[in-house]
Amino acid sequence: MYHLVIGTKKYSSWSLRPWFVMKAFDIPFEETVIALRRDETKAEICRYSPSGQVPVLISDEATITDSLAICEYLADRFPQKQLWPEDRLARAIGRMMSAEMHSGFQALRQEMPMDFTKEFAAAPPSDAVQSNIDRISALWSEARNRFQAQGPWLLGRLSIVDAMYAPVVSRFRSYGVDLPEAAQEYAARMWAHPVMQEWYQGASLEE
Ligand SMILES: N[C@@H](CCC(=O)N[C@@H](CS)C(=O)NCC(=O)O)C(=O)O
Repeated sequence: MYHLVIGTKKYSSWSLRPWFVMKAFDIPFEETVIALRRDETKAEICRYSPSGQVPVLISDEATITDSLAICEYLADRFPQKQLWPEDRLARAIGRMMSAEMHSGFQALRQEMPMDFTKEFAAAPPSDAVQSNIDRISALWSEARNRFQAQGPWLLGRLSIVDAMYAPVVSRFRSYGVDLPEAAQEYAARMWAHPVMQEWYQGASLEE
């Protein structure tokens, strides 16, 4: 049995990624939610996570920290579930997009923090944020164009890369970001995914 320790669903963008993967691919787990932004947060996280950060996955054989590392570990542990597509090129593009998300888009992260259940009045984004938005829209559109014959997700079938961008979908919605048509269509599909809606329900119940 897996134990996934995550942060407050309203705010913990990193936690949404492995949670989405485990729910969407039917990997059963026990969940612990640690309230972020409190005096006791760090101490609580450190009870489970040697990195002092969530998410962390505790399995029968190891403790894995970092959202992307957790997703990759699960992809290796459940090859039959195809968390990455079989196609070599699709996997390479999915990993490239995930890496860019994991290490980039700082302006978007800082100026549009995830607040899952909120919808703010739309305001014009800064140049730095707009350039992040443009790059993400281009990545989404290129992936959708290339893999549309295989299905409606970024690499055709649902995969880890959709989970990696799930928090961005929420940010775009919360901040009323204008997107080109293809990106808007993908964002709407992802927002409507039952696992996103389940996370939303959980976030709505938080104080
Ligand atoms: N690169 C890490 C980043 C994780 C991260 O920054 N987590 C935040 C919460 S979303 C955290 O644990 N912060 C520590 C704290 O709030 O004390 C990952 O992908 O898992």
